Amino acid sequence: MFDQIHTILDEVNEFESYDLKQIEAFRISYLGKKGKITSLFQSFRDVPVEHKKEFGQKLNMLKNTAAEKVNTLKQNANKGKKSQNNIDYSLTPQPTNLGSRHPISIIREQIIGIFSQIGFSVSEGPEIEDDWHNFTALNFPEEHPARDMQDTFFISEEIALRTHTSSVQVRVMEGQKPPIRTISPGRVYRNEAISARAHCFFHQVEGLYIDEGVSFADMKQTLLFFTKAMFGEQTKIRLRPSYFPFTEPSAELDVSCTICKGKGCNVCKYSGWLEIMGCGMVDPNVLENCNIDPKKYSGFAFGMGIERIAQLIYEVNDLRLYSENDLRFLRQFKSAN
Ligand code: 2NM
Repeated sequence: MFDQIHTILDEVNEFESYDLKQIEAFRISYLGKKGKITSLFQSFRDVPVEHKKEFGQKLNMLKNTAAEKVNTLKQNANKGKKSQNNIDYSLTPQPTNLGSRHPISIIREQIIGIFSQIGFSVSEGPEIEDDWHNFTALNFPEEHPARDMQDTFFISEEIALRTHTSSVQVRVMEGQKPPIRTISPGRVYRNEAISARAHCFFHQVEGLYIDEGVSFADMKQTLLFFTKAMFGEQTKIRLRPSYFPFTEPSAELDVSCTICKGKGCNVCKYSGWLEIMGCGMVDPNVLENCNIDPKKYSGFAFGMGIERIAQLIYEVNDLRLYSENDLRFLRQFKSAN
């Protein structure tokens, strides 16, 4: 009998809940008409006379403890979950200072999202590159000006900070068989004096698509899909002839001005068009350098600056803002994504 009292007392002390239904169920199973404690009272008459006094005292104590416990738990539950450790979970939360994503990250993720819809994977590579991956494999002649100290940060004669992420695509082509459909986002470095329009590093996304029978028309359609997804369904594109060592033919891609929709404004210098990327058919020399048979395979490639796209989307024109980490600038992107 006394053992039973102690067992039930332990159970009562251990019980915790903030749920009113659970607390009521607990009350009924211990203090209700058929409850554990109530039935102990019924066995009072079987207790030997010499133990009746002690039994009675202990049983009353148990009943009071249980009743008090039920009361306290019910009060706490009603008050709004004030817990044992004195934390009041019903209090209004302190405002937390959530950070925001950097505009370059927001745009990069949007670009990746659009190309992943049409089957492009993401590839990454080192920012410190050798001459082969950054220049030679990409068909840059020995005396090309981009190889000059004035344009490239050299670490040694053979090693430099990559000047574009095409170097990543050389690595992909060397290591994978076509079909290849990949984009490579990343930071690139150029030896330039810092101003509103130039910086010694910026961010690029380059793309590469190689398979049998890939044509200039495939490139145009892919880039049209991208520009519509990025700048809106009404966006138009045009291609102008250009030159890059690694593509032949090469082109610049313009989009109809995102500000004036092509009517002419000071952002597009009254031309109605904005240049957003370079592109072209991968030069057969590049394919050969990467052990891909140019007689069997062809492909297109393109490259764009993330800062350039961000400038158009957010209408922020000073490139330096993207790397100064001025909180007054960064806070403006809080709800952007
Ligand atoms: C551009 C413009 C045109 C390009 C070429 C390649 C590779 F690796 F396939 F040769 N990757 N990216 C490319 C082509 C980049 O950026 C303005």
